[in-house]
Amino acid sequence: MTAKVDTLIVGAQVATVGVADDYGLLNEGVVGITDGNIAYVGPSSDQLEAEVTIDAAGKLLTPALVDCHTHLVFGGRRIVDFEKRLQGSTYAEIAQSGGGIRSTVAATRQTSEDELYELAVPRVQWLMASGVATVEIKSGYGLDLDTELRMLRVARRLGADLPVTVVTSLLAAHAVPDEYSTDVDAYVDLICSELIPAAVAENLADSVDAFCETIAFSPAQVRRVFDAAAAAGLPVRLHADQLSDLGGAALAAEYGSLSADHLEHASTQGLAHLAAAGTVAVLIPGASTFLDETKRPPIAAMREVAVPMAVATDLNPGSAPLGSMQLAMALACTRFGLTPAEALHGASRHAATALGMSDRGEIARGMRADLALWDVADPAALAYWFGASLLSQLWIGGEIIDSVGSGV
Ligand code: DI6
Ligand code: FE
Repeated sequence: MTAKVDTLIVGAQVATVGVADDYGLLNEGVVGITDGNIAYVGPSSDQLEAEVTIDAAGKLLTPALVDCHTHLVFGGRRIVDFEKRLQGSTYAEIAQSGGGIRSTVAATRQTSEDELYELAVPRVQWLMASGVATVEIKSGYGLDLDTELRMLRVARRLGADLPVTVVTSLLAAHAVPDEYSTDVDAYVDLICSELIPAAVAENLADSVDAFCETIAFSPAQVRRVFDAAAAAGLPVRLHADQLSDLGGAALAAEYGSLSADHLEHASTQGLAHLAAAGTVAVLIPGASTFLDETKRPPIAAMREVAVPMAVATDLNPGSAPLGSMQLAMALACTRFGLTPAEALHGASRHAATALGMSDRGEIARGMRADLALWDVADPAALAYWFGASLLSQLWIGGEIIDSVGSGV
């Protein structure tokens, strides 16, 4: 008996990413798509009839990538900061002299919703051109009610207008706004009593994020934000242990956080808590590279406690002007020592888990047909080439995205 599918991809080197620690390779594999979902994965198309058959000619087929950490909605420019850093100023010095996050906040507050949207569209398209079908976008350059909500509305519009799935995070606890510099707790009050409820009322936030750091918010302040998120029914995620160990990993685990991100300074004990809580460790090699940080995240300890590791771009104007998940994977290998297989799992399956999604990030029957075909055959080559775009074809929800890739 033959079964019918909408589309058949034949002759692909399929990396299903279904098997822990391995690519889950299927040589000369066949993937069938029906109604936007994967209807078949296997070795043969004998029993299948399709309206469209695509010959992948031995190219690598993977799940489309998931970028689970970006700050891609923002106004203004930080090129001046970049040039100052190249002349020897540090990230902290630039922040203290009026540049840094606060300058992006000032610019974003003055940028209209339409303008923010126009600025953000190409950034999402860059990511798509690197095989991304799902992207998380944070607020955090507004730090007031109007601008935080405006940023999230822009993120929602991007998700509605572009083929990618957009997941949003309210990151009002990203930095302390100037007007609250002498009373940080009053700003935390504002986040808890006004910003979170307003974001919920407009259905603008899928999760709540915070930056737990000496230069940002203390663990006690993050707790208050997370309690308010829980009361509003929103899951949380945390920028944790990036510059120092404030116990961010353990704090994230305590709140059942979807992810704990950065983690350069996390303790083994903190990582064990993450593993026990099912929290994903999100690695951000782009920021580490761009800021030339010497401290690497404790990858060996992460493997030891078996915490799932995701990889993300962190696309933002200050610490990671990085618009390619393929490059993020390459940096995760060369800078952090991930294996290419770990980098692929981190850019697909584990990144989906970090977004609370179980319907993508893997090529398996019943999953969404978010697929990426690459101009290479060897799955390790994805993290080997850097700076060259290898995308051949992208499918999102079973639809071919014509605007990206070199073509099959
Ligand atoms: N950590 C980062 O690396 C970015 N935000 C954060 O919490 C930096 C954002 C910026 O410099 O604009
Ligand atoms: Fe970030």
